[in-house]
Amino acid sequence: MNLNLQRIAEENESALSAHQARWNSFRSLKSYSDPFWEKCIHQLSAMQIAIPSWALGTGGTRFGRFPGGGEPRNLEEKIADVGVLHALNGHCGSISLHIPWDIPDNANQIRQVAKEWGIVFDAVNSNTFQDQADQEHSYKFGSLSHTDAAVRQQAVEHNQQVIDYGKALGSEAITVWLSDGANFPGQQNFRRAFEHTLASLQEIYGHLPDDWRMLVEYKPYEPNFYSTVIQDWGSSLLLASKLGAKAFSLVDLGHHLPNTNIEQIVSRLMMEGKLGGFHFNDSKYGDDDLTVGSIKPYQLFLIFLELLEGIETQSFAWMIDASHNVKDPLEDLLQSVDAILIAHAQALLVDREALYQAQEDNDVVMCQEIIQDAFRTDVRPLLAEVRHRAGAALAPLSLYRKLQIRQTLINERGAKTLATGL
Ligand code: PSV
Ligand code: MN
Repeated sequence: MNLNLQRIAEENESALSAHQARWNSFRSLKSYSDPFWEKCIHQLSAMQIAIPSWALGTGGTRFGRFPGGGEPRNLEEKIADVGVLHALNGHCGSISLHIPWDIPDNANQIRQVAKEWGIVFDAVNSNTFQDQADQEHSYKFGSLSHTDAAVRQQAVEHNQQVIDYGKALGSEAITVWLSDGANFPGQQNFRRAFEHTLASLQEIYGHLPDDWRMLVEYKPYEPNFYSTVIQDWGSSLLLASKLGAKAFSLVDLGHHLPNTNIEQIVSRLMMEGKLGGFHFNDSKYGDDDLTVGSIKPYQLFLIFLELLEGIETQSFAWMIDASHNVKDPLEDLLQSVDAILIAHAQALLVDREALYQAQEDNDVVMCQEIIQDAFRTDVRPLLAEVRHRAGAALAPLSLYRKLQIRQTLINERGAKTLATGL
């Protein structure tokens, strides 16, 4: 895939005057100063959201998978897809690899390909939730928490190897998600499973380079349906605290029971300096992995409002963790990134001083007015301006369609290619 960057500039040129009119009228609607807008633009431009290497193909459920064609056949092609997204929107400058779905056999060459597309490597992810053909012990009954020390050791070594792959690529974090748990009451001793997990994670932590982070993801259920060893932010925070300064909790939006107040979890973790990263997606019922912002955009906005308390002083790993079952994965990812930027921009518009005062005064009505005034603002002209300044497309999705990128990929790769991943 060879995206002609000149086409982006040409398209922007023809849409520029309409954009400028919208941007100027947007600015005049709100009574903020020029330095305020420059600060917003600066902060929003810096927002880079990693694309997971397993989300570039069509997802599926346990009932079926309906690929749309042109899926990347190898890691180089996955990087190219992320490069296309980044050229279009300016916010997808990194890729997150899942090992062993995407093993970088020749790290130098892979780094070179990524460099050509302007892409760096975000957190690497280990996988002890599936058995691989060549592995000695099965993870059927767990990995880092397993009752058998030999299984735990195998899982520890896998994670250490994932760190080594990541080191060769320039990654600086490993995300550990465990499917370990139990399907039935009585099946697992909660305490022993947790203690084994902590001891295993300590061994992995010992393998981390000084400037690396370990991100501990939690999830209440699935694939285990009675209990999960790292089931919630409490267990994740407990582990991260016991492990040390390089360990953090990772919040995946889909990993909460219905109606959980995720923004409050974000606030607590940030307060403790233990929020390390995010997996963005959206859901109606469970871990549905739907397009970010497609179901609960207000929740996303409230999360960003909390994140603003620490976004300038703490660093977070942002990633999309969604599954594209009925949409073109690249279009879906463009929509997800857009939703994240919209929520972030809306949160920036909240008059936080006024909100603080209204909270102090217990003026409940005004608290709601202040935040909803920002949430109800159409911030798209601001985001187009951010993209324009980054040399990206004013309208990424329509340009993607206009350039017929999916059809080009199908012509190059074939209609029946299957990307690795879930
Ligand atoms: C598990 O549901 C998860 O959210 C973890 O982050 C995995 O690494 C990813 O999805 C892909 O299975
Ligand atoms: Mn996740």
